[in-house]
Formats: sequence, structure tokens, C-alpha cells
Amino acid sequence: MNYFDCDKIQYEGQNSKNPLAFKHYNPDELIDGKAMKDHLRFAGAYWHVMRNDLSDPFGAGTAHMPWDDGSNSVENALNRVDVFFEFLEKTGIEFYCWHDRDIAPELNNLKESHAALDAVVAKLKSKQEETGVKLLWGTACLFSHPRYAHGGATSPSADVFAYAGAQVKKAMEATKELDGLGYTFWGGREGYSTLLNTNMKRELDHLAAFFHMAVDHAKKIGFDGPFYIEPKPREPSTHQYDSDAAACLNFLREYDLTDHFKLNIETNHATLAGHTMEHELTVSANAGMLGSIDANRGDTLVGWDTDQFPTDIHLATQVMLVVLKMGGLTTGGLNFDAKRRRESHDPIDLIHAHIGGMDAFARGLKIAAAIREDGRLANFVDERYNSFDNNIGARIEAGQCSFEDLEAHAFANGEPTLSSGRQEMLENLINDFLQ
Ligand code: XUL
Ligand code: CO
Repeated sequence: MNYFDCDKIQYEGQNSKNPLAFKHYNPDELIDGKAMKDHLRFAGAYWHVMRNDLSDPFGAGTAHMPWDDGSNSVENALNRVDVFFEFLEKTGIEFYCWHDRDIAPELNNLKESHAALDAVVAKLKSKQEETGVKLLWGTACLFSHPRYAHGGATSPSADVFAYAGAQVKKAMEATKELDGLGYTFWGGREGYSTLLNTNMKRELDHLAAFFHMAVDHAKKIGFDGPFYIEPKPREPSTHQYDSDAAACLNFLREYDLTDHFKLNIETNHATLAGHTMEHELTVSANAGMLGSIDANRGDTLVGWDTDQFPTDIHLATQVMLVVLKMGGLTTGGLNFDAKRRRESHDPIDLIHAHIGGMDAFARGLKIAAAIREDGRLANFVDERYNSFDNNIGARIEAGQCSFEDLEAHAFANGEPTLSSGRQEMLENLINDFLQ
């Protein structure tokens, strides 16, 4: 098959002028004793690569998809699998992610849709065996069909809740069948448009009950990968319950779900929440809950989820600094939840787009490793807190101080002297590594 007009993309080094080559991503090159591909664990998103026709609210799709007959048939779905694996093989991407409804059609009723999913999963399984590609995570689409207009697990209708449960049960079983490493929940419609018609407490209780059922079912079928929640504050709902990492962590703690869940942090969702990506990653990593990453970026001029390819090297460096600091991704990876701009309609644009994302993260990885090896950044932060290493600071951290002790210290010590935060110096330091 040859829908993508290129051979397997090779690493040609920084000086190559070939747009269909990696300039930085050299899969087996060791960084800190580990191959780049094992640090980065890139994944292709089935929904963007195979199903995104690049339509937007103002116009029809523009993408050329010569392999797709436009029908909702199982046969068409099966044909797409071959094309997707051609794409993975040519880009050298070794993981992938899907929603149930990306890989297989929703048919007249749940039984028929389940059977369609089974047929496609069987084909995916044989392609995985043939190529060694792995499923990073699966998920169920609980946001496209009109039945989920009020949510899935947070719908006011118990019938819809049950339908959503049946769909997730099947999607989890498909994930298990494909030896998926994780399972994601992104609650696009688990939220509300107005509190006038919403019992928030009841909806959150229902969502937690739903997740507990998923945990129980995972035990029954022997699925031991983590579940991920993917925070996003809005779009399509006005208010989504999984609004940011802190809200998700609070929810998981409140409902006793932390043993089974981690977070899947997405760049454009972080910025929609009014945070930086590094903030969301750091909040998650501090809690030992950073599971996986949806790698993309937003647009500073556009206020929605533009899902652009991550080409910002500074941002990739920030991401990789957090990932390296926490000791690397284990079950998770860097999933390109990203789409081409609608003007980039050729199949080969998918290859260019992923080369860009992979090279940006390879650079981010190399730069982050160099910054860590250099040590000045980490040392600066350590020294900034060194008043907590001894004396009163050490006693505060050890929980051995009362307000009386602090008062006595403040009387004896007088007005504290402060050291500069040196933000500009540190920004310059980072820039020195971005060549
Ligand atoms: C939507 C989004 C989803 C999830 C999976 O913004 O990121 O594609 O990654 O449902
Ligand atoms: Co995502």
C-alpha cells in the first residue's frame, strides 16, 4: 500500500535539507542511557490521522482521503486500518490511541456496534502482532452521538448512564484484547451548560460511581493498566467537571479513586484552563499522578482548542524537564492529539506534521537532558530554599514548630533579607541551551 508518498522517514541529522527526514529524532540514540524512542513513546491518534476530515464549524472537510469511501461500513473501517499502519510504519511511531467510534462505526443498535468493533479489533490485533506496534490507550466516545447531549456518566437520564456504561465496558474489553497499556476518560460532555438545570452534586456522585464500576470491571477482565482522566475546562461543555489537574486530583481523592487513576495532560487543555502546560504537568507529577501526555499546542490568538502540532521547542523542553525529573513515562507516552490546519489537506501533510512534532520533542528531550546535566537550574532552585535546610526552617519542615517558636524567631531575627528570584537570568540560561 502506498497512500503516503514517501519511504520510511529516516534520521538525517541537523544539516539535512530534506523535509521528509528527521533532523533530531534518532530513535536509538541514547540520552541519559535510554533510547530516545523509549523516553518519548510517541503515539498516533487514530481520530486525527484517519478520521479528521479537517472540517470546521464554518465549512466542510478539506482532507484528501483517497482510501476512504465515505461510508459508515465495517469494510471501510477495516480498510482504514491498513492505511493507519502504513502511516505508523513510515513515521516510525510505535504506539497509538483510539476512541471506539474512530476505529469502528456506530450502527443501528448497540449489539451491531459491538460486533463492528469486534471485527476491527481483530484486524488491529493482527496488525499489532505483525508490526510490534502497541496500543497506548483506548477510550469510548461519549460525546458525539446526540444521546450524550446532556453527558454520559453525568447525564440526568439513568438510561443514558447505562448506555454509556455498556459502551465503556466494551471499549475496555477491546483495550484489554489489544493489550492496551492504559484506558482514558475524557469528559467532553461530563459537565453542564447552566446550573439552573443541574444538580452538580448528584452528577459528580454518578461520575464517581461510573468510575468505580470501571475499576471493578477492570479487575474482572484482568485489565491492569491505569485509567487516565484527561482534564479540560470547557469545549464542548461550558463547564467540564475535569477542568484541570487540581480539580481532577481533588475528585479522585474525594471519591477514593487515586489507586487506579492517573492523569493524561494535554497542552491545549492546560492553556484553556488558564495554566501553562508545565504547571499542569508539575501539579500532576507532584502528586505522583502524571500518567501520559497529549502533545499539541494552542494558538495564542485563538481562544479554542486548535489542537495544533507541537513545534515549539521551548515548550517541548519544559515538558521534557518535568518528564525527566519524575523519572520518565512508564505506561504513558506522548500522544499526538493534533490535527493539520485545514489548508494542509494532502496525506503527506500528515507525515510532515508528525515529523515536526517528533523532531520538536527530540530537541526538547536533548535540551532538557543537557539542562539537567549542567545542573545550574536545579541548583538555583535548591539554594533558593536553603533556609529550610537547617535551624528554624528544618524544624518547620519536620513539623516541630509552633507559632510561639516562629514569634520568638521573628523577634530575635528582625527584618528578613531576601534574595533575588533571578527570573531573567534563568530565562537567559534556558535560552543558552536552545540552539
Ligand atoms: C478533546 C481531546 C480528546 C481526548 C480523547 O479535546 O483531547 O480527543 O484526547 O477523548
Ligand atoms: Co486529548
